Amino acid sequence: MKLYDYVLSGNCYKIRLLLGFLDLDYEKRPVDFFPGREHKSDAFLKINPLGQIPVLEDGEIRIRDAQAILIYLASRYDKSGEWFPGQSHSQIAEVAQWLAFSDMITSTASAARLHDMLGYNLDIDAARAGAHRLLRVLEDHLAHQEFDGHDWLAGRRPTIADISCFPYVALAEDGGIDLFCYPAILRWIRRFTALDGFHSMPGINVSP
Ligand SMILES: N[C@@H](CCC(=O)N[C@@H](CS)C(=O)NCC(=O)O)C(=O)O
Repeated sequence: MKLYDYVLSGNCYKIRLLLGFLDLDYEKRPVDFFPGREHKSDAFLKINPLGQIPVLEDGEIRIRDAQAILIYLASRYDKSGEWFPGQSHSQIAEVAQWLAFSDMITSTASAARLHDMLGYNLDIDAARAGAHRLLRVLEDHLAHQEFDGHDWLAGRRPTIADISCFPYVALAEDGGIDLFCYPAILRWIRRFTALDGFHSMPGINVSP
């Protein structure tokens, strides 16, 4: 398998996380996202006409979009079936709901990070306000889950829902978004970083 990757991309990190949890071998093909903008080059647009990373190639199969790649990897390679549980239609829908939510985190918290770290020209106040609205939803959900004895977004075990939401929530402070008023989220981040097979990326501090 080949992952078109950028080390500072939270979306690429989602894929590196699951490949790590599943202990799968793969080749990283670094994309010069910044400053080179290689993802907008003619050559890369032939790989992904949206001009975005990550992209995964597995033999003849090529997939774009982090959430789609997570579904592909979990349903194809996770023999335990735990990362993308499919026991019930409602559980599948619940995971899908958080996958979609994670893309909203990309367009808010990740956008704020691109502004602060890489100097992107965008409406930083709108990006941060949007991120806080989503974090409040996440906080409330995680607090209710804890109350019901569940540590994770969609049940008792971590799933690709947690993987897809984790990076840009854990990296939010890079975009000037303080997490101190979200205690359930901070506990969830600590649980996530303590998972077997977890590995970090620049900007994510693992507390002992
Ligand atoms: N929905 C896509 C979004 C991917 C995305 O926004 N990737 C960023 C890098 S982290 C990117 O390539 N941005 C360039 C652009 O959107 O033009 C996914 O989840 O993979």
